[in-house]
Amino acid sequence: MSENNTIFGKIIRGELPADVVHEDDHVMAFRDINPAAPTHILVIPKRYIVNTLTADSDDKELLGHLVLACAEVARKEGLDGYRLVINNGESAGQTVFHLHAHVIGGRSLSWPPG
Ligand code: IU
Repeated sequence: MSENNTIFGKIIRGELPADVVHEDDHVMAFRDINPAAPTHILVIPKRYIVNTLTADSDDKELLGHLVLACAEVARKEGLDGYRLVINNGESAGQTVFHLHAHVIGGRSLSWPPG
């Protein structure tokens, strides 16, 4: 995979600060700088993956771990429900091209999303 020059790559490498709420060997979770809800946390894999469209079977375990880490983060935030969003590609609203799952909660959420 090519060099990770995204903002999130810089956060993982410690080159930029972030409000980190959870971290292990494989994932990092930090608060979104522009929260869409009282809880809005981004959970990212440390391995560079652009989005799920570029992921492959080697990423299977990591992606499972990521989803469970999202639930762990939601529990730590005291949420009894939350929305998990991954925007994949520009047309879906992805603006940072390092895979990230949005953990969103703390208010009532409507459906469908925009
Ligand atoms: P998206 O799914 O790629 O649209 O989400 C990118 C998110 O990253 C968005 O919610 C931004 O507010 C957030 N973000 C951030 O938390 N810190 C940053 O330095 C930048 C974006 I740039």
